[in-house]
Amino acid sequence: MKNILVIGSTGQIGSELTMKLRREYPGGKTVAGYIPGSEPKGILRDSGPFEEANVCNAQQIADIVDKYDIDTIYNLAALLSATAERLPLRAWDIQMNGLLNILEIAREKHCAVFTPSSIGSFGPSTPRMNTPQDTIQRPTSMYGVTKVATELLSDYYFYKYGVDTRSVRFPGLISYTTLPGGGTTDYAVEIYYAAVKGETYVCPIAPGTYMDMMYMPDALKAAVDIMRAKPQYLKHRNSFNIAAMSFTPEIIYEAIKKEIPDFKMRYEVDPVRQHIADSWPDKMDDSCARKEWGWAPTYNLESMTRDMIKHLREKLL
Ligand code: VAH
Repeated sequence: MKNILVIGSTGQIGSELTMKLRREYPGGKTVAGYIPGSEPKGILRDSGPFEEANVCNAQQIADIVDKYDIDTIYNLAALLSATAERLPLRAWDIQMNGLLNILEIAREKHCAVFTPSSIGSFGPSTPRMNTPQDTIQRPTSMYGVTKVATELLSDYYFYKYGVDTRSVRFPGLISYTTLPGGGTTDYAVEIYYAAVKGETYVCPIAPGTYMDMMYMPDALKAAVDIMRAKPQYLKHRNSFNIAAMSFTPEIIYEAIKKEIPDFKMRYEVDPVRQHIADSWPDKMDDSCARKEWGWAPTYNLESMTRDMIKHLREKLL
């Protein structure tokens, strides 16, 4: 993997993954793909090539693949779960028609493709604790429907055409660099900002709501490592459960209070995001990812909290 196109390079994952890929593959080109209105800025813009790359414009993507001799596409274009409930048809267009464009280009031009899935690909009938790698997936959100379809379509292109498609089911991702937008797990990022700014956090997710979560450095490590895995060891492809920690709002609140004792939080539950969160599992079993390509997280809640607060104090204060 040396010439890479990151579609959605200015989003929560893409903004950090693009920089990581540029560090990991200095001899190649990592192209930052963006859509109008979310152009790369600063170090993301200055550290490598960037191109307008709308996943729904197949010719535009194909031209970039030809121009830079792309061998790997990271397809991060998506509306997150709460936004996708507000704009279901737009979410389907981006996540499914867009994906079909990417897979067809990859088939014709022999590119590998990474398209993330999510805990959102599970639903109320999925086993909640130690969710198996292979299990029932009947999501009740449009986001979840597109994620299950993404997994199935990506596997289809692997089995039918030999396209090298790979994927992980991301938990909620937490980072201090780029705020997420429109996700059900966004609260786990917002809470750190409120704590560092000395504000009372108004939590949209009810107490007792467990969700899998992960610190962004571990998510980036997974996105790079899975594409480096030896294909002969992969029994699965789209998509691997990966896990790091599972917590409720009160658990993360207590972890932050250990570092910021006077931090306050109260609840104003958002029914849309609560309904989605209630349909997701509490904790995934990631033994297949560990066995097939050596996945292992580095951060737990305590070490993530210390690191988040340290960096947000530098960023905000
Ligand atoms: C969301 N952050 O909340 C995303 C993610 C597992 C959650 O898919 O929609």
